[in-house]
Amino acid sequence: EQVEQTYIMVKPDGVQRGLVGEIISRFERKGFKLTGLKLFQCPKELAEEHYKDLKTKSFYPTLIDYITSGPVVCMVWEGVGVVASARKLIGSTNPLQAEPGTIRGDLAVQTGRNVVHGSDSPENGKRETALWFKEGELYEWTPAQAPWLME
Ligand code: DAT
Ligand code: MG
Repeated sequence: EQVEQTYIMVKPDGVQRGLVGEIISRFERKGFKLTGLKLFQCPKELAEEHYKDLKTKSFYPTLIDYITSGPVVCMVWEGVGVVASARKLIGSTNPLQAEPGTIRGDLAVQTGRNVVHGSDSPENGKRETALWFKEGELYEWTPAQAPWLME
């Protein structure tokens, strides 16, 4: 049981719509550990690096414009199985196909405004954490609830 990290980001629409607390709360209540958190407006070069695998897609320029259009909330959550679990909490890329109970299923209607990002593999969790956070911005700590979450 390997501890993983996932990079979660409330996108500009989530910040503009006042959904920051709601979204953070879902990961917090689940029982994962927050190790990094900041409000940040992302430069174009960082957005391009983050989404480099989508460079050839028709929606790539509008995706970059959207993600750099206003502040985002950057987070790192840690835990056993956190990467896949966070993707389940977030729901399908297209919010109309996302299940009720998921963040996108409950709070969004369009792929281009799907309010939140989550890493898709443990490798990308590490890569994206290193991309968005400097070393001194991440914290290792033991939540008081730890013994009540895992035996
Ligand atoms: P996800 O964010 O669920 O990991 P992804 O990595 O395939 O999805 O794509 C990254 C983002 O790019 C996605 O959250 C929204 C945008 N995007 C993906 N497919 C799209 C499409 N067909 N039209 C418009 N935007 C799209
Ligand atoms: Mg993705």
